[in-house]
Amino acid sequence: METMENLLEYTSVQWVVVTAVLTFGVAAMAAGLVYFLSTRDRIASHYRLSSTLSAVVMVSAFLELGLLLVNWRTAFEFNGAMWVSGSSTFTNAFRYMNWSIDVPVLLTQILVVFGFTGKQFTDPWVKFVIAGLLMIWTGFIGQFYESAGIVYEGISIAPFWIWGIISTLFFFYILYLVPKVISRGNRNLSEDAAGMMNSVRNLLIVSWWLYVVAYLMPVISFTAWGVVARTIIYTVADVTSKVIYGVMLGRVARLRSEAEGYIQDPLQGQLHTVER
Ligand code: RET
Repeated sequence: METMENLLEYTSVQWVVVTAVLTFGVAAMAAGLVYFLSTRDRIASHYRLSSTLSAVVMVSAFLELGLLLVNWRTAFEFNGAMWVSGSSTFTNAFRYMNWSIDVPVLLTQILVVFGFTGKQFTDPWVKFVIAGLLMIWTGFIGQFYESAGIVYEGISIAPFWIWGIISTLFFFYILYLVPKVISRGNRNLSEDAAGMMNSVRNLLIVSWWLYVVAYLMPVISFTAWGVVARTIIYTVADVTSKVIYGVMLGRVARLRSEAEGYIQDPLQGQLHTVER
């Protein structure tokens, strides 16, 4: 069983574009980490866990993407004309292990920003975590079969589709649950904050679908440019679903904190009043 990347050869341009895009992803996670940690105290303490969770997502993605970049750089060798498979294997499977941390955490953040407690928190939380992990792990199995049938005649690609479809069922359940939870939580939010939560919902729906497109890439285009496109799609999905999503949830947390009378630095607030 081989994944698409190892069965193709790359021009220098293709190899460099993938390297550059992966590097951008790593840098975006590092930048996000600094942002989330440095803006944490703008948020009232009971919503602050949201920033911490964003930081957790950044660290895990930074490590995973950093390793993937090293993996890409060492898996291929330049033969004077093309970058060809070398002594180690490149695999996107690492991504799935990163999602096993990030997907539950990203979904938990919604519940934290809404300030849910008790059953209101644990009920959707358990559903999010279980559905999220099953979605990822079934897809994890399926992606090992992405080249079967296409490259090896006589080997069935059926498991790629079957596991992919099972994974999609869990995905649909999440896509049903997220809007439901958000519309319930929005009842306690100001118009501004609720509007932002609706944007968070839309961003989540669009950006999560990109991972499905990346899964399907061997079927869409089993070419070196398909590999380049897959890297770009993954990176756009990562930056939107982790960094931009976190920034937007942070904004909701800040709006809620301010509405509840929270001042970031009380002393500074006083000085400001005195000056006036
Ligand atoms: C797979 C397999 C094919 C079917 C479906 C999938 C969905 C993956 C998703 C991943 C989201 C990942 C996120 C990571 C953030 O860190 C597993 C590709 C439906 C939705 C948000």
